[in-house]
Amino acid sequence: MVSAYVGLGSNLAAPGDQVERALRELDALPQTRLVARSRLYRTAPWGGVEQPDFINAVAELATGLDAHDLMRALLDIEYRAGRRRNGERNGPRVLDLDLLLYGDAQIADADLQVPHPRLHERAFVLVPLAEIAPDLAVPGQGAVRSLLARVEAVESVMRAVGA
Ligand code: PH2
Ligand code: MG
Ligand code: MG
Repeated sequence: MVSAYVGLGSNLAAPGDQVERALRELDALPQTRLVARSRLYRTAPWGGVEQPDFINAVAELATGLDAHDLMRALLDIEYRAGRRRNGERNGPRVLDLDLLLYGDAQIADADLQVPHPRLHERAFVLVPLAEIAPDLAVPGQGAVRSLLARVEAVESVMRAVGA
């Protein structure tokens, strides 16, 4: 079994419910179990598009799926939640599931980049990740706690909203 971390986000169609349902669906994937989850965080939209606030969270999975099969399973959960990719970068979405880390793997091919290439600069990922795994080493980047220390000052518009 490999320990994998998934970033969850939604800012459409009852975002908190979308994220909670996605957490249950992650736990229900074959050869996969939800080991830990952060609280839900309400976060200001990042990336320059005017849109509603997001709800974000991070999950730790133990999985026997390989990284590409897990990524395909994440895309399938997004699709079943109603996500249709329209090419708009950083725009509003009903559900976004990003594979942040897959064990200590470093993968860069046409379908998958792990660690997630923008993980280290996003407070909406690092804050919930630090809640469940502050000492985790991000391959090529350092410990989650130290990555967070670098973004905290610039992005403080986050608050935990529950469970
Ligand atoms: N996801 C994006 C773009 N911007 N901003 C917040 N706060 N949370 C997100 O999950 C998010 C975003 C693209 O995936
Ligand atoms: Mg994303
Ligand atoms: Mg995504």
